[in-house]
Amino acid sequence: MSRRIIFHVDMDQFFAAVEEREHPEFKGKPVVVGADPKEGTGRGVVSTCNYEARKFGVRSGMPISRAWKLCPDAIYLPVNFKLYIQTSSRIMAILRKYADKFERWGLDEAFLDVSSRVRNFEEAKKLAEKIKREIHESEELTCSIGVGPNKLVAKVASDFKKPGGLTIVDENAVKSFLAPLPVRKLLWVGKKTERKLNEMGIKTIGDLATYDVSVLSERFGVMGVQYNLMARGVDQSEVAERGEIKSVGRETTFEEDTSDYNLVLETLDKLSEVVQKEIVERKMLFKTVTVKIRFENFETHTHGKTRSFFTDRLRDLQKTARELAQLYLRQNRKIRLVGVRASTLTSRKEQKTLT
Ligand code: TTP
Ligand code: MG
Repeated sequence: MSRRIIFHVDMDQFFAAVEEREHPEFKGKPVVVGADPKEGTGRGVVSTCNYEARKFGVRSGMPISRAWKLCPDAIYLPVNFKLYIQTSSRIMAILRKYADKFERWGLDEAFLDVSSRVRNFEEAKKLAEKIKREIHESEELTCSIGVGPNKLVAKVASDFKKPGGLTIVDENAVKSFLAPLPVRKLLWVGKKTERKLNEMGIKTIGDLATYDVSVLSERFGVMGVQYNLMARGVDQSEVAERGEIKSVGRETTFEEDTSDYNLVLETLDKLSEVVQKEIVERKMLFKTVTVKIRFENFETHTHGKTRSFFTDRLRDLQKTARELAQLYLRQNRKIRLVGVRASTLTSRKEQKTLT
């Protein structure tokens, strides 16, 4: 494989930054996007928060009640998914222009293979700066960019200096760049693996790179060999457009377990609305609807139905979801959570060419 130059772009505090842009009065204040904390009794988790809130220890994935204890004065906002998707699509369109190969990763990250667009890492730096400027000018948002000879190094590099960072790691710098970082910085090394590695005396990526591979593979199987390769900054995976998303779903936990079936059905309608909006936003059609119910004892069920035609109409989704839910409502039990999911997706364009 010839020499490659790869960018990884990661938006800074994405949901929170979009909210700040829409509400300039939030500037400088801690902002938490997720659920309503209800004075510490609310359910749900933090989706993300801005750096002001992070100073108080608030983090993504944390129960909203805990976030409230850490920072009761923050501005708490519900997730406005539609707004973030619209913003994300525009950002992705900007990024796509600059890449030979483009791979979107979630809503706020992407890999760009720019190998044929720049001749060396000097030019890559200029291109990265240009991209950052363009995103800032058109979206008033900042991002961090990592540039490396492969996806793995680019990804670690984008996380190296946040927010607003630009970290360039050329082939010769890979080893010295990775070595001092904690193993956790590697993709696929989660909390559990980190603990196991630490127990073996492996703290940094450098420790991992020089560790006996046969012992690693004894301990972790094929992943052991993979960890060693990653630690040495070896990654040949291509930047490739990933398959379209498989489904779109939303669920919600009630403040209190409920046997108020009108509330359940209305909630289902609302969730269907959000799901349908996202489907329309993504220019897709769906055929299968699945409803999820969790009873008060945490027993969880799903029930689905595939319709005979593709649609993106709200009333198709709501009607099917309501029908499916009847099965559970008949059981006369208190409900803790409901969810709705649309799947068997196709793009509207594809459908047009077919018909
Ligand atoms: P991240 O890129 O992990 O986080 P971030 O962009 O908010 O902050 P950073 O500056 O550190 O990159 O995730 C992107 C978005 O995905 C984030 O804004 C909200 C959403 N998200 C969740 O909804 N739940 C989660 O647990 C995480 C990690 C992210
Ligand atoms: Mg981000």
